[in-house]
Amino acid sequence: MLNDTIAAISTPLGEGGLAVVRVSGPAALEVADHCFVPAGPSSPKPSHAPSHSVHFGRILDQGRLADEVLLTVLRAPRTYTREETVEISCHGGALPARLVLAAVLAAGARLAEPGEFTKRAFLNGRIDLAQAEAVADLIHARTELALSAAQEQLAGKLSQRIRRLRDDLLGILAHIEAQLDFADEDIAPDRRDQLLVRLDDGVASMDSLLRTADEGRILRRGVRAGIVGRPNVGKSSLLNQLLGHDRAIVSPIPGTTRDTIEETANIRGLPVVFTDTAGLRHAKDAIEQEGIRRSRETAARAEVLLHVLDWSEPLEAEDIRFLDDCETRKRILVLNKSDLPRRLDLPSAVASSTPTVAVSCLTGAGLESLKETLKKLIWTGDLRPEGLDVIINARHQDALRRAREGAVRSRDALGRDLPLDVVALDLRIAVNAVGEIVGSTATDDLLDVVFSQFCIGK
Ligand SMILES: Nc1nc2c(ncn2[C@@H]2O[C@H](COP(=O)(O)OP(=O)(O)O)[C@@H](O)[C@H]2O)c(=O)[nH]1
Ligand SMILES: [Mg+2]
Repeated sequence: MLNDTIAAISTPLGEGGLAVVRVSGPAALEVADHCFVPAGPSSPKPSHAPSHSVHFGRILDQGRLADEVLLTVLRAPRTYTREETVEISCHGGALPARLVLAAVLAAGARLAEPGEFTKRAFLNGRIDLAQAEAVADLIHARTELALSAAQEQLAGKLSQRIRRLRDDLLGILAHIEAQLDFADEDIAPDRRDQLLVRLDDGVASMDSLLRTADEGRILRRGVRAGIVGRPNVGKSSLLNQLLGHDRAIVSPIPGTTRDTIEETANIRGLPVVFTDTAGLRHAKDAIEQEGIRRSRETAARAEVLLHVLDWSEPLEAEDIRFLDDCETRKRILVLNKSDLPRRLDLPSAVASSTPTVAVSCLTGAGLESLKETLKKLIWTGDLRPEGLDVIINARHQDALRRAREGAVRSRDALGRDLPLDVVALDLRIAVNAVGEIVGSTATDDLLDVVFSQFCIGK
C-alpha cells in the first residue's frame, strides 16, 4: 500500500485565501512534473528541484489551466509522511482546489483515505500510534488546555511512559521465560519476591495512567452541563452570559424557551457543553410539553446541573420538587437576580450540602465565581498545563484495563506458585495490550479505528 502515491485537499472546503493540495508517495515528484509548468523558462522541473524549495507556476489538467500555484518540493525523509511530498498552494475556494486535485489525480496519484498521510507517518516509523492520535486531538481541540495536552502527547510524553512500562513488563517476562527452559527447577524464593515487586510497580504505573482517563475525556469531548429551573428565573440569560454572546432568546414571558439549545463554552480552559432548557413547570400546550420532556431528558443526561433559582422570589413548589429530585446529582445552585432584594430562603439542609453561587445576569456579578465553582466541581486534577503531560483516551483506557487484568492475574499466579507457563501467559497478554497503545502490537482493525477519526487530507 505504501508503493502508490496519494493526494488530497488538506484544507477545509469552502471559501478562503488559500487551499493546499498535498501529494505523498514514491512518485510524488513525477506526478508534479506531469501537471506543473514552472513560470520561468529556466526554472527546474519539480523532480530536479532541491528539497524544501518553493516554485511559482501553473497546474494544467490535460492542457487546461487549473490554477496558478506555489508548489513546494519536500524530499524524503524530512517530510510529514517520510515520503517524497509535494504541497501545492492554490487559490482558496472549493473549485480551484478541486481542479488542482483532479489534475494531480490525472497525473497518476490516487485519492487519499481519511487520515492516510498520518497513517503513513506511523507506518514509516516517524510517529507511534499515540502520537498519531494526538494529531487528531490537536485538530479537534476546543480549548488551549486541550491543545496543550495534545501537544504533549504529540511530543511523545505518553509514548515514553508506555514504552517504559512495556519494557519493564518485557523484562519480567524474559526472566520467567528463561526459567521455563529449566522445567524441573523452581524459581528461587528471593528471585520470585523481586519479580512480585516489579509486577506490583507495573500495576501501580497502570493505575496512575488510568486515573487520567476522566480528564482526557473532559478535554476531548467536553462536560455536559444542563441549565435547569422553572420558567423566568434567568436560564437563557445565564447561557448567554456564560457564552459571552446572545445565543438564546431572553424574555419576561414565561415559557419562551421551548427547545433545548446546546453550545460549548470555554470555562477556565475546560470545554463545557451547556444546554439551555425549557422551564420545568406544568404546561398546557403541546409544544411546551415536548420542550419540558426534552428538558428532563437533558437533565438526566447532563453530568453537571446548574439549577437556577430566582433570588428575588420565595421558593415555589416546582423549585422544591426539583431540588429534591436532583439531591444525588452533581449540581450547583445558581441564585440569579442578586441585583434585586433577596426574598429567597433556601432550606438549610440544601444550602449547607450544595455549592451555591449568587449571580446577576443583568450586571454580571458572581459569574467568575460561578465559573470557578463549576471548574472545581468537574476537574479534580491540577489545571497547570505542565500538569497535563500525560492524559489517556478511551482506547488507551480499554487497553490499559486489559493489561492490568493480565498483570494482576500473572502476579497472583506467581504469588501462589502456580506453574510458570500460567504466569507467563497472562503477562504476555499484558505486554501486548500495553503495546497496542503505541501501536507496537497493532492489528489492521485497530489502525482502521484510529485513522477513521481523521478527516481526508490529514
Ligand atoms: N433583574 C434581573 N433580571 C434578570 C436577571 N436575569 C434575567 N432577568 C430577566 O428575567 C426574565 C427571564 O429571563 P430568561 O433568561 O428568559 O429566563 P428563562 O425563562 O429561565 O430562560 C427576563 O426578563 C430577563 O431580563 C438578573 O440577573 N436580574
Ligand atoms: Mg429561557
